[in-house]
Amino acid sequence: GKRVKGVQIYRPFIYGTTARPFNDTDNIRPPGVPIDHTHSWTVFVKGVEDTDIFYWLRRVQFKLHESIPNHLRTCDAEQIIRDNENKPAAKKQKGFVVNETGWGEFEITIKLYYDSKSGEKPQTLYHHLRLHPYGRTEEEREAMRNNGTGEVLAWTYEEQLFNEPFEEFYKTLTSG
Ligand code: SLL
Repeated sequence: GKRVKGVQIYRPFIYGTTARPFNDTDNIRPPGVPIDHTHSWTVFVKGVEDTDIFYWLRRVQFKLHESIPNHLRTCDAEQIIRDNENKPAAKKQKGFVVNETGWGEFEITIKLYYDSKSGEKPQTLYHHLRLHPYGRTEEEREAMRNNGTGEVLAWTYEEQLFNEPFEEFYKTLTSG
């Protein structure tokens, strides 16, 4: 295929984790979750303000800590889109998401697979799952608790660059 010369296309996205401590009120440890698990958490790759990214990002593989059962988690855009078909708009999954519970922080490897028409090699990102706020003072730690909800957010804003994309992929990128 031919490349579109002199053209750069950027697509913004967010990746990271959101963690919530178990407590007796709004985040109760579900039945069957081990007693030593202190948090529920989510790792995700999604569009900014939930914009669609499935047309350029086709698969995300999350590599979790090896202590977690089935620690390689693969999310396919095709599968998510199919599952979304039967859901009301508010329930549709907007990005690539894994929900888990646990007790410890660790590094998550996130591998991004692009639309095959792009010719792009998979890209690897590294993200530290953060369960506990950090900071020198209680004020700094409190500021990390998402304004009192108890959630600890560790989100990174990123832009995917497609440099001189193939013509066919350029059409996909710009018709969405
Ligand atoms: C630590 N280096 O020692 C880290 C390892 C591992 C976290 C953290 C287990 C969850 C499960 C879990 O939370 N592992 O058993 O499903 O802090």
